[in-house]
Amino acid sequence: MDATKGLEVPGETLEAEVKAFFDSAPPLQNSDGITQQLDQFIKRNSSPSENGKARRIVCVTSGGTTAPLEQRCVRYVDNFSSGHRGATSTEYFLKAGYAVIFLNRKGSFQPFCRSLPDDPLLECFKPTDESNIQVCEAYSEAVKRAVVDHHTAVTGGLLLKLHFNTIFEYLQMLQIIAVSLRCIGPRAMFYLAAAASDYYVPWKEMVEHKIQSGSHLLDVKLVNVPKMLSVLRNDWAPLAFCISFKLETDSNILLKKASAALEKYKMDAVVANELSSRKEQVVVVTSSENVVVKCDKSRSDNDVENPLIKLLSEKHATYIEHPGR
Ligand code: PAZ
Repeated sequence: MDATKGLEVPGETLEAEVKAFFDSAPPLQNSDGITQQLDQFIKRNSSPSENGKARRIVCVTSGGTTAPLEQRCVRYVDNFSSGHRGATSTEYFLKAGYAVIFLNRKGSFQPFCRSLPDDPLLECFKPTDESNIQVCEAYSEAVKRAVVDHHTAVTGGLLLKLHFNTIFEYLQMLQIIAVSLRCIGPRAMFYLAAAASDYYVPWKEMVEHKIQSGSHLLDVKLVNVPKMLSVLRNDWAPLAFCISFKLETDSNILLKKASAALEKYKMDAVVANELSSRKEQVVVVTSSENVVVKCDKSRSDNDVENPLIKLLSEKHATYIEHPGR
């Protein structure tokens, strides 16, 4: 596979690249239904809550996107992301009083499921006789907590879950969400923890049927996914508080790359993380400071997302008071 470098068309503007991406993408299923769900969710969370202010709304993106190699897809390019960051952060955002739009990869980690085993349905329950099942004693507390917290968030209208698989679905849904949230201005936050593909095969250049084996060389041309952070910031949601993530495996280049992204895409903060230590430590890079955020090992809720969301929520509150950057 020729995946060493995306094909950059010389002189092509970002606008043209973005247009080409969306024109080539297979239309999103049920986009009207998604817009309707979003409008209801935003309306419901825009009347004053207990503190007299309208709730803040965050769009948390989570998990990795796929880039299909065939239109009738058998094979695709994927990445490592489990969705743990996004699912855990969603729980802390809800605790901090946000309403959350959880845009996540189908099958990735879900909020409130961290204390459950890998295969909860089969491991947490047991048959008692032919027609009954019950929760196994060892998991009864965890199952109850997960079901109650999830039910409370969803039925209370505070958690809206939307799923994607491909990079095409992800970016089309992100656009719909951003445009829908534009009406609430700085009260909206984007927390872009999903690991979105950097490369894709344009739909029109993709073969329809399963690629046949036989040749030693699989010659697939991948092109760069346009830099949608710029579009999000400048066109889709110019007033929203935007947090992007930078992942590297080489810690020597991490902070430099995060600062470059902060400046280039005019983000309000970039969360820098290194692959192997990402669950213990991140650095929040802003125009005024770099804050190291670590998990507190002395606490039972010792996720790095706990202090991270606290910090970002404070920064967002300050931004709402004094929008503009
Ligand atoms: O999903 P996960 O918990 O396994 O990993 C989280 C993460 C490393 C994908 C996230 O923190 C992140 O850095 N997302 C952006 C990745 C990127 O640079 O594309």
